[in-house]
Amino acid sequence: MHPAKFARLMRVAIIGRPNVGKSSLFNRLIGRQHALVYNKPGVTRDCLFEKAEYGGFTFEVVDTAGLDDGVDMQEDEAEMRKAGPQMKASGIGRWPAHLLTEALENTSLVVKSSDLVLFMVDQRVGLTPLDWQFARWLAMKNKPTLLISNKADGNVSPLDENLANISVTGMKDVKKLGLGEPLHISATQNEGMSELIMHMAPIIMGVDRKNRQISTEWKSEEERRLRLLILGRPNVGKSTLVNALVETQADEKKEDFVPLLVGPEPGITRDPVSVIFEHQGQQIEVIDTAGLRKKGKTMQHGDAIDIKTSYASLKRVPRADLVILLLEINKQTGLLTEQDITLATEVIKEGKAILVAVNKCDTLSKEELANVKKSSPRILNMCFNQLGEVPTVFISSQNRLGLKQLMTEAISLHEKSRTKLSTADLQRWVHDIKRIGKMSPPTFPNLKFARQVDTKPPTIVLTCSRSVRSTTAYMAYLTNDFRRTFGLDGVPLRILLREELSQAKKQ
Ligand SMILES: Nc1nc2c(ncn2[C@@H]2O[C@H](COP(=O)(O)OP(=O)(O)OP(=O)(O)O)[C@@H](O)[C@H]2O)c(=O)[nH]1
Ligand SMILES: [Mg+2]
Repeated sequence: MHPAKFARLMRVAIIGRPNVGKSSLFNRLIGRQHALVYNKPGVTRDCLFEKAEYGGFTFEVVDTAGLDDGVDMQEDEAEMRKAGPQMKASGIGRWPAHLLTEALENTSLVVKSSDLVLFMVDQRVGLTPLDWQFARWLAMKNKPTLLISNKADGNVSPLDENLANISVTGMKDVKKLGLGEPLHISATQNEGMSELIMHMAPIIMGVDRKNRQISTEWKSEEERRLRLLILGRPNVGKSTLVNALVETQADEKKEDFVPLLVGPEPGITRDPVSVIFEHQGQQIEVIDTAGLRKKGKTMQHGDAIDIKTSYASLKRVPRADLVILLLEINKQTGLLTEQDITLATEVIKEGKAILVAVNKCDTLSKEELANVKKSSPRILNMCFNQLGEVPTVFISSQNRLGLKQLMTEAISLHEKSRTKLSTADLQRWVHDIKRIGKMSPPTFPNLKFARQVDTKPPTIVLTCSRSVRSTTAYMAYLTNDFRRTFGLDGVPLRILLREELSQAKKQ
C-alpha cells in the first residue's frame, strides 16, 4: 500500500472480527481520530496504513476490515475465496458479496507483509465462532501474534474471577485459541496500553534496528511529498483511479500494494485511504475518499455513516496540496452536477487548486468524446469562474488511459499554486493595470505597490494611497487580470487591498 513511505518501517496489523474495536486501537496508536469509529459492525472496508509513534517506537500500523459472520475461513486460500460470496452482511456494513472476497484477500496480503499481528477479541461479548475461525486462519500464517482482549474498561488487569460479567464465561477458553495469554486493554479508555507496548517492544526492536537510521530521511521525504486528494461523487471511479496510478508504476515500487476496493455499488469507500508511490523521482501521496452524496439524500436516508464519511472526506482538504475533482461522463446527468459544484466551492474556500479529471471516457464513441471535450471548458468556466480556465484531463481509469497526462498536469498545477513572484514582476503588473486597466476602481484607490505575502494559494497585498471601497466586480477584475498575466489558471488567488498608512497615522 505504501511502498515508498513505509516499506522500511516495521508493520503491525490489527486483525479481528467486526466491531471488536480495531479502529479505536488504530486511532489510539497513531494519536488521532483517523479511522471512522462507529458502534456498528462493518464500518472499515479498505485497509488503512498510518505511521504510529507510540511508547518511544516508530512503526506502521494497519487497520483491517472486520469480515462478517458466516464466512467459512477455510485453511486453503482458494477455498476462502470461494467462501467469500457466502459471507453475510449485518448492521450498516452491507458488503456486496464480491467485496468480501477482495477484502479477505487484502487482509491476507496485509498479514503476509506484517512483522507483528495484533489479534483482537471483544471481552464484553466473549469469543464467537468467528473469533475461532480467524484464530485458526491466523495460526497458519506463522506470524508473531499478540492476543488483545479489548473493551476491558476498568478491568485491564489479567482476567480473574472478579469480573462479574459475560466476559468471564465468554472468555474462559481464550487460552485455547493458541495465541498465548491475552492482553487486556481498553482502546477507547486508554487502559492497558503500556502493557501492550511492553509486549510489542521485543518484536519491534528485533525489526527496528535497521530502521532507526531512516527516520530523519523519512521525515524529509514526507515534507517534500505532493498530496493529491481525490474528491467526487459516489461511483465515479475514484478508487479505480488510485489503483490504476499505483499499478502503472514499476514493479519494485508497488511491492506490498493492497488494492483499494472497487465496485459498481455506490458508497464502497468509507475511510479516506492514502497511498504513496514514486513518480519521476517525486513522492506522491494520493488520497482516495468516500464519494460525496447529495446532502438531501444523505439526510433523507438518515444514514449516520454517510454523514461521517462525507465529513471525513472534506476534512482532508486543508492538508492536500491539490484536489483532483473526478467527474464521470454520464449521459443522464451531464458533466457537472450540483454536488460537484458544492464540492468545488468547498475546495476553493480552502484555497486549494483544482484539477478536473473526466473519467470513463472509454464509454463514449470518438465523436461523443470530441463533443464533450469541446463543450466542457464553457461549462467548467461558468461554474468555477473563480479559478479561471480549470485544467481538465480526460481519462479512463479502467483502461489506464490519460494517466500520464493527469500526473503531468497535477505536478504543473502544484508548481503554479506555490508560485513566488518577484517584486519587479508584481510592480510591472501594478503599473500596467493603472496605465491600461480596462476597469476603473469604484473609488479610485490609487494602487501603489503589490507584495506577495503567501503561497498556496498565492496571496497578494495591494497597497493603495487612499481608503478603499472596492466592489466585488472590481476585485474579480483584478484577480482575473492577475491570473491571466501570471498564467495561474486553476489556482485560487487571494488579493487583498490595504490602505497605505500615512506618516501621521503611523505615528
Ligand atoms: N467504463 C469505466 N468504468 C469505470 C472506470 N473507472 C471506474 N469504473 C467503474 O465504476 C465503478 C465504480 O468505481 P469505483 O472506483 O469503486 O468508484 P468510487 O468513486 O471509488 O466509488 P465510491 O467509493 O463508492 O464512492 C466500478 O464498477 C468501476 O469498475 C472507467 O474508466 N471506465
Ligand atoms: Mg471508492
